[in-house]
Amino acid sequence: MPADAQVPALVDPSLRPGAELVAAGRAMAQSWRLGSCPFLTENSVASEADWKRRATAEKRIMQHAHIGFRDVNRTIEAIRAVHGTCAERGVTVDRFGITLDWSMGYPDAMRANASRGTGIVLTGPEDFARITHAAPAAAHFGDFMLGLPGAIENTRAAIAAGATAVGNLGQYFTFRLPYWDDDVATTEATVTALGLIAAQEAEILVHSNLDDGFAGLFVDMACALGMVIVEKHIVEDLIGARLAHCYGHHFSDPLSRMAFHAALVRVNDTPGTMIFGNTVAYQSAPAGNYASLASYLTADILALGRWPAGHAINPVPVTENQRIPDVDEIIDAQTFAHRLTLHAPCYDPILDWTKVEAMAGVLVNGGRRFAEAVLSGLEERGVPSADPAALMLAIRRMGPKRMEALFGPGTESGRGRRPLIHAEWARELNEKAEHWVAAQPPLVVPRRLTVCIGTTDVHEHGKYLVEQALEGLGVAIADAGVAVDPEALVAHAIASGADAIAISTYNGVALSYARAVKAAMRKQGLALPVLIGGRLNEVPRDSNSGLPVDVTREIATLGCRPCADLDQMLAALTIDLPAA
Ligand code: B12
Repeated sequence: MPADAQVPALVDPSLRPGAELVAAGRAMAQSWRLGSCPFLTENSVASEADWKRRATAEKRIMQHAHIGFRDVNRTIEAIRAVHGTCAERGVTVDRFGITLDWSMGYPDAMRANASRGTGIVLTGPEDFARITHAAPAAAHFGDFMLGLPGAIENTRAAIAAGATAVGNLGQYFTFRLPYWDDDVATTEATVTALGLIAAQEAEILVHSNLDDGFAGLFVDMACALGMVIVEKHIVEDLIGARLAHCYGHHFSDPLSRMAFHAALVRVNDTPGTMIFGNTVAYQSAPAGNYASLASYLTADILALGRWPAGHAINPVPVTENQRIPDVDEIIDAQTFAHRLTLHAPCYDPILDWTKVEAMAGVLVNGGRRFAEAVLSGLEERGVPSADPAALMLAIRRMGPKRMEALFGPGTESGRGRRPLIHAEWARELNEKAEHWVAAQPPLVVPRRLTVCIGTTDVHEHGKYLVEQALEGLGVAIADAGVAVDPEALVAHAIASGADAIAISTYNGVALSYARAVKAAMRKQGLALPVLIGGRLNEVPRDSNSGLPVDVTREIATLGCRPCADLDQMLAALTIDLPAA
């Protein structure tokens, strides 16, 4: 949604009452009950939560592997290979995060014709069961399940297949599927699915990855902790299910990463799913990324040693910043992590935990104030506070920027609120932009330029950085928004009288999206430079590996200007300008 668009109403009269939706989900549990799978039978546990309590009692650090190739057969082979090879090496992979494709987020009937990203495409409950029966490890369905319009079908299939951790509430607040704007239907499907989970006899964990949610967008880390409290109130108090949190992508500094863990276990006693890898730190070649892997895993292993809360560690393969990882890379990362669980505890005696606990105290205090302000602030704005569906929709529509500005615990300053604990992602990108702008000669142009910018998917840090850099050069930004459809991006460029269009893309749709933008421009008779950056790759239609390939050359052939970085952006932007 463009930044200058009309702010949507927080309350929508067409939304059915939450109690009705939860009851509908509960009724569905009559016919949709937890099925069996090797993880439950071979380990004689009733649920993954039980397995987590057992491992915690044994002081064993559990391991999580994220996995998923477009083809389900290839994915099943990969799960078997990872679990089997690691077991031979004495490494236990406790759970697999199943990365469904974003087309799986639509209601069943729409999936066949939907654009595809890089994840797994499953057809029907049988495929879910084939995944859970691939190895005696817990299958975690945490992407494009809860939070998307296809939530009911997918949750039913996952439960029937024996899965006891289903996500991802965080994605409800931020993910938008191409050409899908019915957030009332998305909310109703999600709350009904949560009712179905709450009614199960077995303990099924509802998973929420905070970084998929607003944690990757708040400037104050205390607000991210506050979201834990708000989400827990909605899922546990108002719906009656158990909510397990995950965090990690954006937590690069060991001190705040460990402090966030300490704060989380003080406000949520439900076993955690996993601590996600610090993926944004992967900015080097594989050998360099091993240093980032070691840095965050050491912090997680030590924090879990001090505050065992059921989270598994998640060693992210060192090719993360290139593309989705392959099998050997996943096995190497798991082997690396297991070895590190033997080394890392040796650092405990020399660590000053008082620093970690002090920051945790600030996060808990600030988080509680934020959560109270959010819930009372929404009530003051007419949102029924006991209705989980209404609360969720209002939070989604308000968005992180308005929430932080209105309810943030930090003191007001001329430029928004002063964060109690500054989120690293924002500080890092601000510094990167300031540093780059300072190194550029002044932009000599006949009149002020306007660049219309938008993203193809939820990834908005690239856009954030490009906006900061362009504004630093005096260029005006026409913000077309996040996860914007090609036609809407072109319409916004026309409406704003832009001189160029800029696209930031990461989900493996770069070529088809660029094609669609050029087609929409032709239809409108618009001829503007199109700059495009991010991850310029896509899975070819006839691919047998299911791995995306680089499409930079094909994008250039379309007449767009691929940019690997800000320097290439400036060159591409000024190429048509008369020499200074
Ligand atoms: C942070 C992140 C996330 C965050 C995003 C938070 C947010 N709100 O922005 C979260 C956790 C939400 C996320 C979600 C997903 N992610 Co993600 N994510 C990343 C990660 C770690 C960093 C990307 C990033 O923002 N970098 C920061 C930017 C500033 O750095 P940069 O990319 O190097 O940018 C430079 C250039 O590219 C350029 N640039 C960038 N954009 C533009 C635009 C223009 C116009 C120009 C000129 C230049 C330019 O300028 C920058 C400076 O040089 C990458 C892996 C990695 N380390 O790169 C995976 C990654 C992009 N994600 C990936 C995937 C698959 C997903 C999910 C689909 C996973 C899932 N199944 O749910 C979802 C997306 C769902 C959706 N609805 O769209 C894959 C993409 C796979 C592929 N294409 O091959 C990656 C590569 C990880 C992987 N290896 O699997 N992700």
